[in-house]
Amino acid sequence: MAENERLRVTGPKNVAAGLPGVTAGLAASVGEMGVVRGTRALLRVNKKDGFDCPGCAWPDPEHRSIAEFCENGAKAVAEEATKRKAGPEFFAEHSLTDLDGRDEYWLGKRGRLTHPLLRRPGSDRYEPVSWDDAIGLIAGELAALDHPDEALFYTSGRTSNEAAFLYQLLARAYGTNNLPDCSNMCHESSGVALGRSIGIGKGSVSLEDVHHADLLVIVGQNPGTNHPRMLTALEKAKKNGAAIVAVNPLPEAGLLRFKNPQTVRGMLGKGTQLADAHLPIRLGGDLALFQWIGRRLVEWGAADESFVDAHTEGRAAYEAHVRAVDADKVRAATGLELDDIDALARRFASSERVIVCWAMGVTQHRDAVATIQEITNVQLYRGMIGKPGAGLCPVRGHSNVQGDRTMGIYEHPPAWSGRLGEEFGFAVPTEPGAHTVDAIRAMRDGRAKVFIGLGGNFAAATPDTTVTEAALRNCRLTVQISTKPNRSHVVCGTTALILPTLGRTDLDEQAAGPQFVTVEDSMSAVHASRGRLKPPSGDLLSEVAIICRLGERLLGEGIPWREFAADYRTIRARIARVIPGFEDYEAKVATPDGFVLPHPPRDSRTFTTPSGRAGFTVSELSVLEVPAGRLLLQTLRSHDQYNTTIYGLDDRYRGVHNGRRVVLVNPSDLAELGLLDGDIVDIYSEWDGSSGSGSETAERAGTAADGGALEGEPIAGAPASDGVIGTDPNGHGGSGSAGPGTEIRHVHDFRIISYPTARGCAATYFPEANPLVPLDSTAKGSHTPVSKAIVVRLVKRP
Ligand SMILES: Nc1nc2c(c(=O)[nH]1)N[C@H]1C(S)=C(S)[C@@H](COP(=O)(O)OP(=O)(O)OC[C@H]3O[C@@H](n4cnc5c(=O)[nH]c(N)nc54)[C@H](O)[C@@H]3O)O[C@H]1N2
Ligand SMILES: Nc1nc2c(c(=O)[nH]1)N[C@H]1C(S)=C(S)[C@@H](COP(=O)(O)OP(=O)(O)OC[C@H]3O[C@@H](n4cnc5c(=O)[nH]c(N)nc54)[C@H](O)[C@@H]3O)O[C@H]1N2
Ligand SMILES: [Mo]
Repeated sequence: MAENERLRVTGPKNVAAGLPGVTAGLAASVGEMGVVRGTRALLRVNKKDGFDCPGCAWPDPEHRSIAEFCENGAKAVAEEATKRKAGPEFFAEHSLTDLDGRDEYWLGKRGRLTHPLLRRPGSDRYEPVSWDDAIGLIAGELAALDHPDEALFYTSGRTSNEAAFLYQLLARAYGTNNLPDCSNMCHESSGVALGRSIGIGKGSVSLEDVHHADLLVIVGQNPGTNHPRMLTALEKAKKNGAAIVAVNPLPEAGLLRFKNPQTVRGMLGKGTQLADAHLPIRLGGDLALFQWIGRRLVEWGAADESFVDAHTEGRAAYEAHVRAVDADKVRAATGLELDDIDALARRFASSERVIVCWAMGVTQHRDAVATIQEITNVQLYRGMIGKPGAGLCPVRGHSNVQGDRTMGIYEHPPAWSGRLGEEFGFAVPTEPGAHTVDAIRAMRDGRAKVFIGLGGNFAAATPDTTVTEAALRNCRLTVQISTKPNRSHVVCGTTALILPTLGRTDLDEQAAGPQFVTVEDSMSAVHASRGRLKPPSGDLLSEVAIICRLGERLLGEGIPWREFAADYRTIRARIARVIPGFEDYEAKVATPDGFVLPHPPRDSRTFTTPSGRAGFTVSELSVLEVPAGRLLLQTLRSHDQYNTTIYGLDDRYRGVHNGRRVVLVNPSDLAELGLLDGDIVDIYSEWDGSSGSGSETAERAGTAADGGALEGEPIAGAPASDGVIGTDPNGHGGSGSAGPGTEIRHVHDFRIISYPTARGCAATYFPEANPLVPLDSTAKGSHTPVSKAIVVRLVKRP
């Protein structure tokens, strides 16, 4: 039966969590872990002597409630601490050809990986291999490359500070800055924008600030699903009198009303109404929105004069620019009434403590960097940085993605390169390395030959799936350090290794005894995380151990890899010497709450920009043009997934059950397009190679934008079967040539759901829709794939 025949649609909900949330969380835990292991695991999540939840990067409150976790945290833990196992027997039974036909949901549900596995050249199977042979093989391939830049060292954001520090040390001591990471696809735009505007690429608020804000504006974020514990903080702010405004093309349940599962009232009552207003903005309209708000603040003389005078530069140019912002452009870009924007502007003007939060709805757009700078402009104008209850709050994704960056997982040499080189006696390479999109180009073009993934699911998480999969298959060696089977194990190089590793929840026993690791949350707080559960197999190594074994084999004993693997305190001692802010690291993480890293604008209104001032910026406003008959498509997360890990097939808050191949479309758009709720359509992505920042990206990469070739017209009435137009390795879509000079990216068999999204805007799930995201369609300045504004055409299947 086709997936969409089982699908059930019940319509969007307006309240999040409460009893159904608790039930879903517990059901997931008991199902995967059993009652005893499940309870044991959940009682340790985010506790002072427990492990950091592998869910999101939202900070832990100081007075942690008995169960400081949420439905989706429980699912994340259950997924990792599952009793199911995918051992060598599983891989003996299932060939690569077989696995190629399975989806991510099926792969993930096989359970934890238990043994190192090798796919030999030409073989259709993974077979067990010893750790020694596996490590020897990687070291051999790396040593044989013509240049270290032919290797790529990818990282996902669950990696601990200790493993991340050693991994970048390994890559750089070997000779490359090729350290692409999931951040390149995630909050890179925030890092770039904030770095330029305020001198540091991190958010400027604490959890206390959120509790005491009087206005919270949540832009392009769906906390009910992706940061459920944030709702508790919003509820608290609300009780303290805050107003909350949601800016989002979709009416997301968690933003409207919240039943706190940690309280009896929340479990049984009607819950708290969170959002006071919801602006159903058009995709990509936020730059225009904040420029208009800026215009009003200037017209109303609402500047915080003393802050602007003392701490900023560029005021005159900013004021002149926003005064001239064109109302028609703002209407077209945002799809909103100016009255509604003015109402929000008045809230900005009259509030004393304002926090703006944002996530992927802002960062994954062509003008993401400019948009975040525009948000910053408004906050600077009102003096909302470095004062209690106010600030900028990019809400990070992966639980340690911010820490990984602090530890130097970045394609540019870190600011502390000199200290790193001195500490370990080598010269840190100065050439910038590849970010994620460049990494794909490098593999595609044969410039990179070895890919190593420290966690993550590169094949599924990245854009332009057909191009990316071919690129990975083009490698001499791919290595995936993973906890569970995923698509990246199937789409592999000539030789491939799967190296199974410990997760957050697992007990990590080394020569010096049980180890803990450290992580940094979205608000720069660093603390310890201790796994306590028995690992799924005695053959797993920790991430630290794997990196150390490879380091020793590849680079010898000049760096004390053995000592590091035996006792993680010795790693932290080095971090303390190399990275500013980590002095006395060991002592500081010994305290239950850990410590907060310095943030000059937050701490003392100090701006470490070249001029010592925060900078207003001026950005040109351009409206995303969509040709007639097309829609703008965003790709987002359902309530039942963690990125590419699919927990289940329901999206409870949006009322979608038993299936994921759906596309949400506004009813008026459906009428205009002559389509109906329930229609099955193929989705074609249209990209002419210039509507993004293609030119800039291509320049930097030194390649033509050939991956982002021209769109073609789907032949009317004859929707392409994948076999005809595209190569479709997964049966899920592709980008194939439809004749000279044309290329069509498409996915097939999506069910239309009539849904209250903004006019002209559609939504579908990541990663199923990733074949539609053109490789060269990236955000200006941050190279983040534009996953939330794809021009598409829906073609009804006959
Ligand atoms: N349970 C769970 N938790 C997670 C994750 C998960 O997959 N599952 N992923 C983690 C990771 S890595 C991340 S980065 C975060 C992601 O957290 P989110 O950013 O909340 O994730 P998305 O599902 O991508 O949701 C984007 C939201 O932005 C809105 N949006 C899209 N485009 C626009 C726009 O142009 N303007 C505005 N104003 N809004 C827009 C969408 O409608 C949607 O509500 O969550 C983290 N936490
Ligand atoms: N179209 C579209 N694409 C997107 C996005 C989008 O919104 N739309 N979002 C982007 C974002 S925000 C992100 S962050 C990326 C995510 O990209 P990734 O971080 O690469 O992907 P994940 O799905 O989080 O990775 C899941 C895999 O990590 C492994 N894993 C889990 N825990 C551990 C661990 O503790 N150690 C190790 N070594 N491995 C572990 C498991 O094997 C699992 O299969 O995707 C991006 N891609
Ligand atoms: Mo992310």
